[in-house]
Amino acid sequence: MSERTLVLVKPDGVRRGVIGEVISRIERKGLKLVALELRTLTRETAESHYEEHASKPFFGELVDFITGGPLVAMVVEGPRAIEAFRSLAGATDPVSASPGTIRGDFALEIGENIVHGSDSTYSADREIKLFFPELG
Ligand code: DAT
Ligand code: MG
Repeated sequence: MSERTLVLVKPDGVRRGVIGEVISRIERKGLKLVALELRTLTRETAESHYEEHASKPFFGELVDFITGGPLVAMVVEGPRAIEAFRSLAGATDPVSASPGTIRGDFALEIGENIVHGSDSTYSADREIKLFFPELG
């Protein structure tokens, strides 16, 4: 059974020049891209995307960061795509993320950890609708 997940190469990943690296790892794994767009988020979209973190002390910084430059949004599809991409991404804190994962290989700070991947089918549906309403 195939599922879909929302993947972001966040503004730090775009600045670092690792868009191709992230896409390459997704493709190498056997996952398929079904949508892809470079765009800069409005604060409204960013706040909606991260709504589950609205009460956290880092929320303001998180929204500043994610709206601070262009990002790449993609919809990625495949068997257990949500878990498969989270596994490629590695732990949220890049210092704890295993080498060989995207965060483990390219990042040092929790606030600048290169990629986002939906964490459940519920989040994936919500996030895909937010970024790519035409995919429903
Ligand atoms: P993930 O991106 O692995 O799903 P999350 O949903 O817990 O992690 O948090 C969303 C983003 O918020 C995360 O990628 C980076 C930022 N973040 C999380 N915890 C943080 C913290 N303690 N301090 C600063 N930023 C944090
Ligand atoms: Mg999350």
